[in-house]
Amino acid sequence: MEDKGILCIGLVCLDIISVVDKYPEEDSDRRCLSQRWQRGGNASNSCTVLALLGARCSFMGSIAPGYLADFTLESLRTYDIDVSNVVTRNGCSFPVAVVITNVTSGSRTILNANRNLPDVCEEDFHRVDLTQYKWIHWEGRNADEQVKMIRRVEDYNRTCVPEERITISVEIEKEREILYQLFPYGDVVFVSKDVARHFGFNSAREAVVGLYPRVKKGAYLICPWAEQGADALGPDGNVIHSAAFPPENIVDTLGAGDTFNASVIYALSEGQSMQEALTFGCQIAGKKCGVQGYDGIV
Ligand SMILES: Nc1ncnc2c1ncn2[C@@H]1O[C@H](COP(=O)(O)OP(=O)(O)OP(=O)(O)O)[C@@H](O)[C@H]1O
Ligand SMILES: *[C@@H]1O[C@H](CO)[C@@H](O)[C@H](O)[C@H]1NC(C)=O
Ligand SMILES: *[C@@H]1O[C@H](CO)[C@@H](O)[C@H](O)[C@H]1NC(C)=O
Ligand SMILES: *[C@@H]1O[C@H](CO)[C@@H](O)[C@H](O)[C@H]1NC(C)=O
Ligand SMILES: CC(=O)N[C@H]1CO[C@H](CO)[C@@H](O)[C@@H]1O
Repeated sequence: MEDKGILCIGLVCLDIISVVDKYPEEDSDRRCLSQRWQRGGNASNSCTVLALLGARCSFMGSIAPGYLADFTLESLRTYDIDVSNVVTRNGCSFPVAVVITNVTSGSRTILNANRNLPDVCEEDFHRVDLTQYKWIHWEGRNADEQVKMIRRVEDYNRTCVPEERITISVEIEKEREILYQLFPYGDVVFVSKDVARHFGFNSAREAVVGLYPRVKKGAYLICPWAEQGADALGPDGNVIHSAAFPPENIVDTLGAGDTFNASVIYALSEGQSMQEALTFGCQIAGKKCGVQGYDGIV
């Protein structure tokens, strides 16, 4: 049991990050403060954070072969993230995001490209050895397939004694109708501020209360809300809150949400309470906003 890992399923991409102190004007020619290539993608970022926190973790997602795949796999291995569940798709392009980070405010402007890489599907997931994991997290994407993958885990859970069961978490980040079918599937459900606003909620508290009827019996619903911290609601009906922990200088908020999820998952998987996990999530995510990238968050 102690030995079992955490599997995150979702996207990996290349982030080309240019750090500026002033947003460039259109058609201007300027120098940036620094530039770096960084492995990105929400599930891949969460794996980085889990690994830094000391969890045994595995990334599952699609890649297209070539030098960007080599760069990505090398980076995953550097952090000791297991890559045995990565699926290689020939004839596709590797996803790349161009990111402009404003060091003065920490804001990140993202331009995504190359979206022809098929996400992992039920068929790929059948090859995953479930006995290796205590927790599986899905970044909400191809939800129809993801529901089938989750059902496989539920069937597996029914064959296990309670201590051996896999905890299921899902994240609903984009305002897309297809993703809303994921609400009733997780033991832990993360919903973003954007989705909450789409449903007409103006705070994390309103969102967890208003959306709670959509989750399954016994589940927790969690909503992070940038500088206002995060709220969670579970079966006992009490809303739990943690304030944010802003660093002295906010320099890079890219991946703050992924850091939050990973830290909450880590704390819960170590048996901490929801209040402890929310506070830990906000602490680590706040630290992350104060540094470029992820090294130095623990
Ligand atoms: N400006 C900030 N100051 C302090 N903490 C922050 C700030 N922005 C984010 N956080 C922390 O990060 C957590 C997640 O924030 P949020 O939901 O805004 O992320 P996000 O928009 O999903 O980020 P990203 O998309 O870049 O991963 C918050 O709960 C909070 O703890
Ligand atoms: C960058 O940050 C500075 C300081 O907050 C702000 O004045 C400027 O508008 C920001 N630019 C963008 C595009 O975020
Ligand atoms: C495991 O699957 C069951 C359904 O078989 C589900 O109710 C439960 O929430 C899942 N997770 C855990 C930790 O039991
Ligand atoms: C973590 O949750 C945030 C907020 O809901 C979301 O923006 C981000 O994509 C999630 N990351 C993963 C890997 O699920
Ligand atoms: C590559 C990708 O899908 N990144 C998404 C990660 O999450 C943020 C918000 O938290 C989105 O804005 C990105 O598009």
